[in-house]
Amino acid sequence: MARSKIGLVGAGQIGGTLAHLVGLKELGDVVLFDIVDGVPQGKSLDLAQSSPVDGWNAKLKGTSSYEDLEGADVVIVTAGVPRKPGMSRDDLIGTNLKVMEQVGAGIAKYAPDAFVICITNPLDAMVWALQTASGLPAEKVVGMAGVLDSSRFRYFLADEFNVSVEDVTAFVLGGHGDTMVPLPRYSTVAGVPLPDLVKMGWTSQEKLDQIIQRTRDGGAEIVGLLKTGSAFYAPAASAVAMAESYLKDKKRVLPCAAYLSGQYGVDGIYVGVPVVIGAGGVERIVEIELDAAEKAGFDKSVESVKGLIAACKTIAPNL
Ligand code: TXD
Repeated sequence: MARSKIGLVGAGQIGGTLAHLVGLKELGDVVLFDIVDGVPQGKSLDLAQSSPVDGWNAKLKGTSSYEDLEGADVVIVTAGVPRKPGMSRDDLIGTNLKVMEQVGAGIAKYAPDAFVICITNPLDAMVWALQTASGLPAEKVVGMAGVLDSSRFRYFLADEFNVSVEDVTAFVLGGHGDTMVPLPRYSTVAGVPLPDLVKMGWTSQEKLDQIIQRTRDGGAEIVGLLKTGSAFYAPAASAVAMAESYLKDKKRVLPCAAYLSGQYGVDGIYVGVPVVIGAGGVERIVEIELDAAEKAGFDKSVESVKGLIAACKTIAPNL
């Protein structure tokens, strides 16, 4: 069986890390694309030269030509500009919208059958723009944010409880970051929900609230520390989990920015919800009952995504 082909559009911090992880996990051959000449070629060569040491097999090609994405099975998009300290994700909208239009056209031309994962911020609006610009079916275009947000939540919880990260599950809904809606009653340690753990004295409600806030601010915390860019290891790992579920038809249940057509009372936009990812792309949207507080948080998140999409439509009325 031929190897899968994975196109990475954007060869910056996340793009380079993605290429490394795809190689280490032997998910397929990699085409690393960027408009900055030399960077995708240099990173590809450097990574390829690490493969004999670590013992993995993949072809890596750096390019500035969309043609090289021809026939890609998966395309992961990180192209654009990241945040600097003090900037919100929404400040990136104008620049990154133009990038999504170019990248969408390139994918439509050369990789129309690909499963496309958007990472570029502001995520929920950019994945909408990418799907619109590419014209690919909505179930084949998703945004990565929830896997990262829930992984941050899981890590903080595991640290608080002093248990393995593997045994902590977290359920998050809504937009990326500030408007993220964590659902403690569906987040567990080995199946025991967080509210029960509070009752059992494993932590206090106050500490749990602090962890939730730290999760919401998880991106900003790292931007503040790095000063010259945003998080890239955990975002790359999160997108690779989504790509792997598609390529291996694992049917994992992962929180992703998915196109809603009536689910949760939302129509025509992308918002973070749990979905099943398999060979068909987004095969199912998991719709759960929300209580009043959860619904209020989710609605707020939806309103903020709608605002961003309206801003996109003003900047690019042809989208
Ligand atoms: O959870 C999430 N979704 C995120 C999103 C978590 C962390 C970071 N997130 C966003 O991902 C971040 O706000 C940025 O919008 C993207 C990419 O972050 P990264 O840290 O990889 O940014 P870099 O290092 O600046 O890389 C971006 C690359 C850079 O090499 C540019 O030259 C390239 O994108 N770029 C382009 N490539 C192709 N085509 C076009 N038009 C283009 N414009 C810039």
